[in-house]
Amino acid sequence: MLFNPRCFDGSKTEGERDGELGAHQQRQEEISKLPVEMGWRNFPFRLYHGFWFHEPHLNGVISLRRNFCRPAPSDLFLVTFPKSGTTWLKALAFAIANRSSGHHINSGHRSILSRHPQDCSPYLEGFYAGPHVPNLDAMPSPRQLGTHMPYSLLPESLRDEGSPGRIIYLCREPKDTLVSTVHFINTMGSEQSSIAAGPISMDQAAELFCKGLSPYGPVWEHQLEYWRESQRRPDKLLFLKYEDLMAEPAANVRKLANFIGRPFSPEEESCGMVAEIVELCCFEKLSGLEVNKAGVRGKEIGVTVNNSSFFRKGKVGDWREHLSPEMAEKVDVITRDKLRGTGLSHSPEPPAPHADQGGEMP
Ligand code: PAP
Repeated sequence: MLFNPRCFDGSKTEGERDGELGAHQQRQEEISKLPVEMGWRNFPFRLYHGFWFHEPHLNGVISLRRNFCRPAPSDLFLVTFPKSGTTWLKALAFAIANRSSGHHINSGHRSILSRHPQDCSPYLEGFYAGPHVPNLDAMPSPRQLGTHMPYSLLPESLRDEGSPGRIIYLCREPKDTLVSTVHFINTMGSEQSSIAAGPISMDQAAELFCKGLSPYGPVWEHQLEYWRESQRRPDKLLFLKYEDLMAEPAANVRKLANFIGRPFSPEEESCGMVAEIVELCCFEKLSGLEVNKAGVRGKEIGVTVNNSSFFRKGKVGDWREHLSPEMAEKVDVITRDKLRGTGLSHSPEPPAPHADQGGEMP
């Protein structure tokens, strides 16, 4: 059964619901006082604890921080900076966790063939965007929960040393992330007439991105927070790269399965289950499915996107087609500067002579 993100707790008293409405109002007032910048097609962005958020997402971000209860031991959090391969990660994690023990991948409602990957694990900030606190307990375990939250803004109960929840973070090379973001934002529809400003150009977007002003930006701090935590607690946080997943899908699918707690049995290995999951979740397969081609989402926050917008090219290095050499260099300089000495690096494809080769790939 598909979990309905708008499934609220009917057992709440009128007083509790009024209290939630009051807290919602307070959050809205708090948000209206945060620093604001316009830019990405006139969408208002607000700065909250060092990160920029598209304003309609912020209520959900703050509510999630404050109202999320303790994670269950079986909870798996799928985290990305936007446009870093979220859809792919959700599809893979779902297919791995929901395969039957045996020789075949599930069909019917437990199949990635019949639901959009974005519906396999709810986007938590969207889930908490309304005035009332959602009832996560209504979601069957084991739960896979998606979020773009920076590590430092995750609910405390998830960051606690003793927290039972585990996290998979998928990281992508910043220039490809930027290009993907531009295309995605330019496909967005909105009920706000001010968005009629038209598409943002690649150069305008790159300037904003370099200042950290992009959804959940700056990208470097976002990646580094998770990278550092993955180094400190590898049993709790698995850090993967989009580019590695593309280069060595089978090895990374095994890594995912081990971390999820569903390693492939010798029998599954010998019947080609790993290759089957890789194939099932590859860009060509998913983008061709009817369920991923039709429909829109995002109405609950007044911004609509086509389900098909989550599938564009799915390539490593597509930035070369879209960024001027100057813009690419500008992003690279910041990336090298921010990541220097951290152990995290993004190897360009093919390696550029100026690239920082110092860091170990995770
Ligand atoms: P989100 O962060 O808004 O949820 P996300 O899935 O990260 O979305 O962004 C879509 C990107 O993932 C697109 O990248 P592109 O613009 O560079 O093409 C999309 O094509 C890519 N993508 C989606 N599904 C797959 C897949 N199965 N394999 C590889 N890339 C994929």
